[in-house]
Amino acid sequence: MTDESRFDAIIAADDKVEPGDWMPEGYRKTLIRQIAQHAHSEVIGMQPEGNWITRAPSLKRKAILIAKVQDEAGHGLYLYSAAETLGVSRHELVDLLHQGKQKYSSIFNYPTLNWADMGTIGWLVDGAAITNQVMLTRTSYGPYARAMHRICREESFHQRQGYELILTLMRGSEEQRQMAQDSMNRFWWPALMMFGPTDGDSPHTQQSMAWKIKRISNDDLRQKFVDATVPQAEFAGITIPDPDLRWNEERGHYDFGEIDWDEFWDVVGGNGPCNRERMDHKNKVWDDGAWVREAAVAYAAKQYARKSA
Ligand code: FAQ
Repeated sequence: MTDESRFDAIIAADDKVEPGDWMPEGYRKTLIRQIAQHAHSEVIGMQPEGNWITRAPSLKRKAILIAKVQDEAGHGLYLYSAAETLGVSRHELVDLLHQGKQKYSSIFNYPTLNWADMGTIGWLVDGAAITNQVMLTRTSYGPYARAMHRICREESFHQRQGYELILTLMRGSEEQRQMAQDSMNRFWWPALMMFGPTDGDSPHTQQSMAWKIKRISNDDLRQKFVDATVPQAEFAGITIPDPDLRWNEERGHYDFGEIDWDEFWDVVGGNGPCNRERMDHKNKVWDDGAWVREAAVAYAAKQYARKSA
Protein backbone atom coordinates (compact mmCIF):
# COMPACT_ATOMS: atom_id res chain seq x y z
CA MET A 1 0.00 0.00 0.00
CA THR A 2 1.42 3.43 -0.89
CA ASP A 3 1.35 6.36 1.56
CA GLU A 4 -1.28 8.04 -0.54
CA SER A 5 -3.58 5.02 -0.73
CA ARG A 6 -3.26 4.55 3.05
CA PHE A 7 -4.28 8.21 3.54
CA ASP A 8 -7.20 7.81 1.11
CA ALA A 9 -8.34 4.70 2.98
CA ILE A 10 -8.34 6.56 6.32
CA ILE A 11 -10.49 9.33 4.80
CA ALA A 12 -12.83 6.86 3.08
CA ALA A 13 -13.31 4.87 6.31
CA ASP A 14 -14.08 8.06 8.31
CA ASP A 15 -11.08 7.33 10.54
CA LYS A 16 -8.79 10.04 11.88
CA VAL A 17 -5.52 11.16 10.33
CA GLU A 18 -2.95 11.47 13.14
CA PRO A 19 0.21 13.62 13.35
CA GLY A 20 2.65 10.81 12.48
CA ASP A 21 0.64 9.71 9.42
CA TRP A 22 1.66 10.60 5.88
CA MET A 23 -0.61 13.30 4.46
CA PRO A 24 -0.68 15.28 1.20
CA GLU A 25 1.09 18.64 1.46
CA GLY A 26 -2.14 20.44 0.47
CA TYR A 27 -4.04 18.74 3.31
CA ARG A 28 -1.39 19.82 5.83
CA LYS A 29 -1.34 23.40 4.49
CA THR A 30 -5.13 23.67 4.50
CA LEU A 31 -5.29 22.48 8.09
CA ILE A 32 -2.56 24.88 9.21
CA ARG A 33 -4.40 27.76 7.50
CA GLN A 34 -7.78 26.89 8.97
CA ILE A 35 -6.64 25.92 12.49
CA ALA A 36 -4.38 28.99 12.74
CA GLN A 37 -7.18 31.27 11.55
CA HIS A 38 -9.45 29.65 14.10
CA ALA A 39 -6.88 30.08 16.91
CA HIS A 40 -6.27 33.72 15.98
CA SER A 41 -10.05 34.31 15.98
CA GLU A 42 -10.35 33.03 19.54
CA VAL A 43 -7.53 35.30 20.71
CA ILE A 44 -8.58 38.45 18.82
CA GLY A 45 -12.17 37.62 19.86
CA MET A 46 -11.17 38.44 23.45
CA GLN A 47 -10.87 42.14 22.58
CA PRO A 48 -14.49 43.15 21.87
CA GLU A 49 -15.66 41.43 25.07
CA GLY A 50 -12.66 42.37 27.22
CA ASN A 51 -13.64 45.95 26.50
CA TRP A 52 -16.74 45.51 28.71
CA ILE A 53 -15.29 43.74 31.77
CA THR A 54 -14.86 46.98 33.71
CA ARG A 55 -18.36 48.13 32.76
CA ALA A 56 -20.37 44.97 33.51
CA PRO A 57 -23.52 46.01 35.41
CA SER A 58 -23.18 43.54 38.32
CA LEU A 59 -20.59 41.37 40.04
CA LYS A 60 -22.30 38.25 38.66
CA ARG A 61 -22.17 39.49 35.05
CA LYS A 62 -18.56 40.61 35.52
CA ALA A 63 -17.52 37.17 36.83
CA ILE A 64 -19.29 35.45 33.92
CA LEU A 65 -17.67 37.74 31.36
CA ILE A 66 -14.17 37.32 32.82
CA ALA A 67 -14.60 33.51 32.76
CA LYS A 68 -15.82 33.61 29.17
CA VAL A 69 -12.94 35.76 27.94
CA GLN A 70 -10.53 33.46 29.74
CA ASP A 71 -12.15 30.47 28.01
CA GLU A 72 -11.47 32.08 24.61
CA ALA A 73 -7.77 32.30 25.51
CA GLY A 74 -7.85 28.61 26.41
CA HIS A 75 -9.49 27.75 23.07
CA GLY A 76 -6.74 29.66 21.28
CA LEU A 77 -4.14 27.60 23.14
CA TYR A 78 -5.73 24.21 22.34
CA LEU A 79 -5.92 25.24 18.70
CA TYR A 80 -2.32 26.48 18.47
CA SER A 81 -1.30 23.16 20.04
CA ALA A 82 -3.34 21.25 17.42
CA ALA A 83 -1.64 23.30 14.67
CA GLU A 84 1.80 22.57 16.16
CA THR A 85 1.26 18.83 15.57
CA LEU A 86 1.43 19.70 11.84
CA GLY A 87 5.04 20.88 12.14
CA VAL A 88 4.65 24.62 12.62
CA SER A 89 5.32 26.54 15.82
CA ARG A 90 2.87 28.79 17.63
CA HIS A 91 5.44 31.56 17.40
CA GLU A 92 5.53 31.30 13.59
CA LEU A 93 1.72 31.43 13.42
CA VAL A 94 1.51 34.47 15.68
CA ASP A 95 4.19 36.16 13.52
CA LEU A 96 2.14 35.46 10.38
CA LEU A 97 -0.91 37.02 12.02
CA HIS A 98 1.08 40.08 13.06
CA GLN A 99 2.42 40.46 9.53
CA GLY A 100 -1.14 40.30 8.14
CA LYS A 101 -0.38 37.03 6.32
CA GLN A 102 -2.99 35.04 8.21
CA LYS A 103 -6.56 35.98 8.98
CA TYR A 104 -9.02 35.88 11.85
CA SER A 105 -12.81 35.87 11.75
CA SER A 106 -14.43 38.93 10.19
CA ILE A 107 -16.89 39.21 13.10
CA PHE A 108 -14.28 40.57 15.51
CA ASN A 109 -13.77 43.66 13.38
CA TYR A 110 -17.09 45.10 14.53
CA PRO A 111 -17.22 47.36 17.60
CA THR A 112 -19.07 46.52 20.83
CA LEU A 113 -21.07 49.68 21.51
CA ASN A 114 -23.47 48.75 24.31
CA TRP A 115 -23.81 46.20 27.12
CA ALA A 116 -26.35 44.13 25.14
CA ASP A 117 -23.53 43.34 22.71
CA MET A 118 -22.16 40.96 25.38
CA GLY A 119 -25.43 39.02 25.13
CA THR A 120 -25.56 39.18 21.35
CA ILE A 121 -21.97 37.97 21.02
CA GLY A 122 -22.75 34.97 23.22
CA TRP A 123 -26.07 34.21 21.55
CA LEU A 124 -25.29 34.91 17.89
CA VAL A 125 -21.49 34.82 17.57
CA ASP A 126 -20.91 31.81 19.82
CA GLY A 127 -24.10 30.34 18.33
CA ALA A 128 -22.68 30.64 14.80
CA ALA A 129 -19.29 29.40 16.03
CA ILE A 130 -20.84 26.24 17.56
CA THR A 131 -22.90 25.52 14.45
CA ASN A 132 -19.61 25.41 12.56
CA GLN A 133 -17.62 23.68 15.31
CA VAL A 134 -20.01 20.80 15.98
CA MET A 135 -19.31 19.84 12.38
CA LEU A 136 -15.56 20.14 13.11
CA THR A 137 -15.74 17.56 15.93
CA ARG A 138 -16.05 15.14 12.98
CA THR A 139 -13.19 16.65 10.99
CA SER A 140 -10.70 14.10 9.63
CA TYR A 141 -7.63 15.40 11.50
CA GLY A 142 -7.52 13.82 14.98
CA PRO A 143 -5.97 16.62 17.08
CA TYR A 144 -8.32 19.25 15.60
CA ALA A 145 -11.40 17.05 16.14
CA ARG A 146 -10.43 16.39 19.77
CA ALA A 147 -9.80 20.08 20.50
CA MET A 148 -13.25 20.81 19.06
CA HIS A 149 -15.03 18.43 21.44
CA ARG A 150 -13.84 20.37 24.45
CA ILE A 151 -14.28 23.78 22.85
CA CYS A 152 -17.88 22.99 21.81
CA ARG A 153 -18.88 22.17 25.39
CA GLU A 154 -17.60 25.54 26.56
CA GLU A 155 -19.04 27.45 23.57
CA SER A 156 -22.44 25.97 24.22
CA PHE A 157 -22.34 27.42 27.74
CA HIS A 158 -21.26 30.75 26.25
CA GLN A 159 -24.19 30.69 23.84
CA ARG A 160 -26.68 30.02 26.62
CA GLN A 161 -25.35 32.77 28.87
CA GLY A 162 -25.60 35.22 25.96
CA TYR A 163 -29.19 34.25 25.22
CA GLU A 164 -30.06 34.49 28.92
CA LEU A 165 -28.55 37.99 29.03
CA ILE A 166 -30.70 39.03 26.06
CA LEU A 167 -33.84 37.48 27.61
CA THR A 168 -33.15 39.42 30.81
CA LEU A 169 -32.87 42.69 28.87
CA MET A 170 -35.99 41.92 26.80
CA ARG A 171 -37.94 41.40 30.03
CA GLY A 172 -36.60 44.66 31.47
CA SER A 173 -37.33 48.34 30.77
CA GLU A 174 -38.10 49.85 27.37
CA GLU A 175 -34.58 51.26 27.31
CA GLN A 176 -33.10 47.79 27.89
CA ARG A 177 -35.27 46.28 25.13
CA GLN A 178 -34.09 48.98 22.74
CA MET A 179 -30.48 48.30 23.66
CA ALA A 180 -30.93 44.59 22.87
CA GLN A 181 -32.68 45.40 19.57
CA ASP A 182 -29.95 47.87 18.58
CA SER A 183 -27.35 45.19 19.23
CA MET A 184 -29.27 42.60 17.17
CA ASN A 185 -29.56 45.15 14.33
CA ARG A 186 -25.76 45.57 14.22
CA PHE A 187 -24.70 41.93 14.72
CA TRP A 188 -27.19 39.85 12.70
CA TRP A 189 -25.63 40.26 9.27
CA PRO A 190 -21.99 40.07 10.46
CA ALA A 191 -22.93 36.82 12.30
CA LEU A 192 -24.23 35.33 9.03
CA MET A 193 -20.95 36.35 7.36
CA MET A 194 -18.98 34.21 9.83
CA PHE A 195 -19.80 31.12 7.72
CA GLY A 196 -17.75 32.52 4.83
CA PRO A 197 -18.63 33.17 1.17
CA THR A 198 -21.42 31.31 -0.63
CA ASP A 199 -20.46 27.82 -1.75
CA GLY A 200 -20.11 29.06 -5.33
CA ASP A 201 -17.55 31.68 -4.24
CA SER A 202 -15.68 29.53 -1.73
CA PRO A 203 -12.38 28.39 -3.28
CA HIS A 204 -11.54 25.90 -0.52
CA THR A 205 -14.85 24.14 0.17
CA GLN A 206 -14.79 21.46 -2.50
CA GLN A 207 -11.32 20.13 -1.65
CA SER A 208 -11.85 20.53 2.12
CA MET A 209 -15.07 18.50 1.88
CA ALA A 210 -13.33 15.81 -0.18
CA TRP A 211 -10.68 15.56 2.56
CA LYS A 212 -13.45 15.65 5.20
CA ILE A 213 -11.82 18.63 6.88
CA LYS A 214 -15.17 20.39 6.40
CA ARG A 215 -18.21 18.10 6.60
CA ILE A 216 -20.93 20.64 5.76
CA SER A 217 -20.68 23.54 3.30
CA ASN A 218 -20.71 27.25 4.23
CA ASP A 219 -24.25 27.82 2.90
CA ASP A 220 -25.70 24.73 4.58
CA LEU A 221 -24.20 25.73 7.94
CA ARG A 222 -25.53 29.27 7.54
CA GLN A 223 -29.01 27.88 6.86
CA LYS A 224 -28.77 25.63 9.95
CA PHE A 225 -27.89 28.67 12.06
CA VAL A 226 -30.77 30.77 10.69
CA ASP A 227 -33.26 27.91 11.23
CA ALA A 228 -32.13 27.46 14.84
CA THR A 229 -31.97 31.17 15.69
CA VAL A 230 -35.25 32.54 14.31
CA PRO A 231 -37.45 30.69 16.85
CA GLN A 232 -35.13 31.88 19.65
CA ALA A 233 -35.53 35.48 18.46
CA GLU A 234 -39.32 35.06 18.31
CA PHE A 235 -39.37 33.67 21.86
CA ALA A 236 -37.28 36.61 23.09
CA GLY A 237 -39.51 39.12 21.25
CA ILE A 238 -36.58 40.58 19.33
CA THR A 239 -36.80 41.43 15.63
CA ILE A 240 -34.28 40.08 13.12
CA PRO A 241 -33.40 42.96 10.75
CA ASP A 242 -34.26 41.16 7.52
CA PRO A 243 -37.52 41.97 5.68
CA ASP A 244 -37.04 38.90 3.46
CA LEU A 245 -36.90 36.44 6.35
CA ARG A 246 -39.81 33.99 6.20
CA TRP A 247 -40.57 30.30 6.67
CA ASN A 248 -40.60 28.37 3.40
CA GLU A 249 -42.94 25.43 3.84
CA GLU A 250 -41.75 23.72 0.67
CA ARG A 251 -38.05 23.82 1.56
CA GLY A 252 -38.64 23.25 5.26
CA HIS A 253 -36.24 26.14 5.99
CA TYR A 254 -36.32 29.89 6.53
CA ASP A 255 -35.62 31.99 3.44
CA PHE A 256 -33.47 35.01 4.18
CA GLY A 257 -32.19 38.12 2.39
CA GLU A 258 -28.97 38.66 0.49
CA ILE A 259 -25.80 39.26 2.52
CA ASP A 260 -23.82 42.39 1.62
CA TRP A 261 -20.82 40.55 0.16
CA ASP A 262 -18.98 43.80 -0.62
CA GLU A 263 -18.99 44.55 3.09
CA PHE A 264 -17.80 40.99 3.87
CA TRP A 265 -14.82 41.16 1.47
CA ASP A 266 -13.97 44.66 2.69
CA VAL A 267 -13.76 43.40 6.27
CA VAL A 268 -11.85 40.26 5.28
CA GLY A 269 -9.48 42.47 3.27
CA GLY A 270 -8.57 44.53 6.34
CA ASN A 271 -10.92 47.49 5.93
CA GLY A 272 -13.65 46.76 8.47
CA PRO A 273 -14.60 49.20 11.23
CA CYS A 274 -12.05 47.85 13.75
CA ASN A 275 -9.42 45.87 11.77
CA ARG A 276 -6.61 48.32 12.42
CA GLU A 277 -7.55 48.84 16.06
CA ARG A 278 -7.63 45.07 16.72
CA MET A 279 -4.22 44.46 15.15
CA ASP A 280 -2.63 47.53 16.77
CA HIS A 281 -3.79 46.30 20.16
CA LYS A 282 -2.63 42.74 19.46
CA ASN A 283 0.83 43.95 18.41
CA LYS A 284 1.09 46.24 21.42
CA VAL A 285 0.27 43.56 23.99
CA TRP A 286 2.66 41.17 22.24
CA ASP A 287 5.47 43.72 22.60
CA ASP A 288 4.49 44.66 26.17
CA GLY A 289 4.44 40.98 27.12
CA ALA A 290 7.92 40.20 25.75
CA TRP A 291 9.45 40.26 29.26
CA VAL A 292 6.95 37.63 30.46
CA ARG A 293 7.91 35.27 27.63
CA GLU A 294 11.62 35.92 28.25
CA ALA A 295 11.19 35.26 31.99
CA ALA A 296 9.30 32.01 31.28
CA VAL A 297 12.04 30.80 28.93
CA ALA A 298 14.78 31.75 31.42
CA TYR A 299 12.92 29.93 34.21
CA ALA A 300 12.46 26.80 32.08
CA ALA A 301 16.16 26.85 31.12
CA LYS A 302 17.14 27.11 34.80
CA GLN A 303 14.86 24.22 35.76
CA TYR A 304 16.27 22.14 32.91
CA ALA A 305 19.88 22.93 33.89
CA ARG A 306 19.15 21.99 37.51
CA LYS A 307 17.54 18.71 36.50
CA SER A 308 20.39 17.83 34.11
CA ALA A 309 22.97 18.58 36.83
N1 FAQ B 1 -13.69 35.86 8.25
O1 FAQ B 1 -13.01 29.09 0.70
P1 FAQ B 1 -13.52 29.67 2.00
C1 FAQ B 1 -15.37 32.11 17.52
C2 FAQ B 1 -11.72 33.56 4.12
S1 FAQ B 1 -14.40 31.24 16.48
C3 FAQ B 1 -12.47 36.00 7.71
O2 FAQ B 1 -14.95 29.42 2.32
P2 FAQ B 1 -12.70 27.97 4.20
C4 FAQ B 1 -15.25 31.87 18.99
C5 FAQ B 1 -11.07 32.19 4.14
O3 FAQ B 1 -10.13 32.08 5.18
C6 FAQ B 1 -14.75 31.90 14.87
N2 FAQ B 1 -12.07 35.31 6.62
O4 FAQ B 1 -12.57 29.21 3.20
C7 FAQ B 1 -15.52 33.10 19.74
C8 FAQ B 1 -10.43 32.17 2.77
O5 FAQ B 1 -9.28 33.01 2.77
P3 FAQ B 1 -7.80 32.47 2.31
C9 FAQ B 1 -13.79 31.39 13.90
C10 FAQ B 1 -12.95 34.43 6.10
O6 FAQ B 1 -11.55 28.02 5.10
C11 FAQ B 1 -16.82 33.50 19.95
C12 FAQ B 1 -11.45 32.91 1.91
O7 FAQ B 1 -12.20 33.72 2.80
N3 FAQ B 1 -14.14 30.05 13.52
O8 FAQ B 1 -16.10 32.88 17.01
C13 FAQ B 1 -14.22 34.21 6.64
O9 FAQ B 1 -12.95 26.71 3.46
C14 FAQ B 1 -17.08 34.66 20.68
C15 FAQ B 1 -12.36 31.96 1.16
O10 FAQ B 1 -13.25 31.25 2.03
C16 FAQ B 1 -13.36 29.35 12.67
O11 FAQ B 1 -12.33 29.80 12.24
C17 FAQ B 1 -14.58 34.97 7.76
N4 FAQ B 1 -15.78 34.87 8.34
O12 FAQ B 1 -14.05 28.29 5.03
C18 FAQ B 1 -14.49 33.84 20.27
C19 FAQ B 1 -13.86 27.97 12.35
N5 FAQ B 1 -14.85 33.29 5.89
O13 FAQ B 1 -7.30 31.69 3.46
C20 FAQ B 1 -14.74 35.00 21.00
C21 FAQ B 1 -12.92 27.21 11.47
C22 FAQ B 1 -14.01 32.92 4.91
O14 FAQ B 1 -7.98 31.65 1.08
C23 FAQ B 1 -16.05 35.40 21.22
N6 FAQ B 1 -12.89 27.70 10.13
N7 FAQ B 1 -12.86 33.62 5.04
O15 FAQ B 1 -7.00 33.73 2.10
C24 FAQ B 1 -13.75 27.29 9.15
O16 FAQ B 1 -14.64 26.49 9.37
C25 FAQ B 1 -13.51 27.83 7.77
O17 FAQ B 1 -12.21 28.32 7.70
C26 FAQ B 1 -14.52 28.93 7.30
C27 FAQ B 1 -14.14 29.39 5.91
C28 FAQ B 1 -15.92 28.34 7.26
C29 FAQ B 1 -14.51 30.13 8.25
